[in-house]
Amino acid sequence: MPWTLGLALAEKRAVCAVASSVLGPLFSQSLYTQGGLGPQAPAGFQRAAPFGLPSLIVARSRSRISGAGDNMARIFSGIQPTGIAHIGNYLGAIQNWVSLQAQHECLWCLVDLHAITVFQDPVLLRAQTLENAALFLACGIDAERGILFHQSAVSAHARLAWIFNCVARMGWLNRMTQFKDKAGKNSEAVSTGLFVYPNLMAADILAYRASHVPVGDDQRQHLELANDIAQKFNHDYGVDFFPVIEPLILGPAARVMSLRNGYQKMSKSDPSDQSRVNLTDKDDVIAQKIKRAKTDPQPLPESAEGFEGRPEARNLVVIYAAIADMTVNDVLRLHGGRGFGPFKDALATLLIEKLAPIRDEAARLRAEPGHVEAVLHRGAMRAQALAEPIMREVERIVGFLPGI
Ligand code: AQP
Repeated sequence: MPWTLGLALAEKRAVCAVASSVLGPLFSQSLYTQGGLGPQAPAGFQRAAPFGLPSLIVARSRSRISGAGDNMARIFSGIQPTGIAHIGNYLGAIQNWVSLQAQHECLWCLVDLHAITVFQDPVLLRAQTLENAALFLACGIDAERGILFHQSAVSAHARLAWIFNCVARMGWLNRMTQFKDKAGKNSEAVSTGLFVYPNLMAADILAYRASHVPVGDDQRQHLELANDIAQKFNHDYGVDFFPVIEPLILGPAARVMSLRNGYQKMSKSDPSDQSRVNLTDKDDVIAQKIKRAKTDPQPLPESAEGFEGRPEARNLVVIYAAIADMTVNDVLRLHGGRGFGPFKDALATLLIEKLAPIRDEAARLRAEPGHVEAVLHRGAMRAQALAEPIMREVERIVGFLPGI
């Protein structure tokens, strides 16, 4: 990818003059109310508002980013090794990564620096990083074609995050709903790392000048912030260095909800293991979790309008649709009007068919001594080779003397 590094200073000043007249007014107001995805969805994508969610860009085709033309778009995405990946991570992120990798230059990252924003047992953190890497490979992530690595191995992430700590504004971070959700009433006692988490996320993407980021719907606000940081950096330093980032919020299951509470996102760190299906769960555990999943006494509705006020019913149908690669309406044509019993049995069967081979392949890979470690090590070297020239240019732009 021919990144345009090192514009001459005069060119930068010219860009600066234009940029400040165009971007200046933007920084006097919040950008977060503007949708953040740009005025128009790129060709091949459509704006949609499934089930009352705010307008999203969802892909019609899972695998092709249009607008990338002959140049492959560079894609970055990550997952925290704070636990074991679950079906929310799988349907909202990993499954889409696998589809995207054939036609794009992809970096997939186990974001362990993000993980320690909440205390992690060091032994567990190491084990979970390896376990999730094995799961990615088992899901079909191709670590030869793309790059699979752990974040802490590439220093560019932390170096750029510090620079972004100095670019992002307190007011922007104060508006982050994920921080409010995670900190709860305890915001004075949580780590400062949790507060500046979105700056590190911006650094993850921009250290590679990646332009597209496939994520679940929960990360949309963070990506809007990443764009604000990139634009402010470009504006402050009079450069056109960082690209605009496009979130790719793909497929019908961009936000899978907890099996115990249809109003809460399915999450690795939920204290109840019954709230999620982990990709490593045994068949009987999957069946039991689905059987016990919260529902309501009514039968399944015959159309999607009938989900009003029934988030748990909607969640199970959305999971079914995503796993079976069907539309929600098709699932309701099959199961609408019937009780949850047979539907849950069918859903459990589908999940087991999908997840058992992934679980077994991950276990096989983990059993090969040093295999997953070697994949991550190789990935880190390749990621470092991409990030280092970009980082050196960023450090030159901000006025640091060359390092060693
Ligand atoms: N419930 C979800 N539905 C759809 N997508 C989801 N993602 C996470 N949860 C869901 C997507 O998975 C990717 C990796 O997420 P992450 O591990 O970086 O962080 P997270 O969003 O905070 O996920 P968890 O499971 O809730 O982790 P913890 O409990 O540690 O905070 C992202 O693309 C995310 O959108």
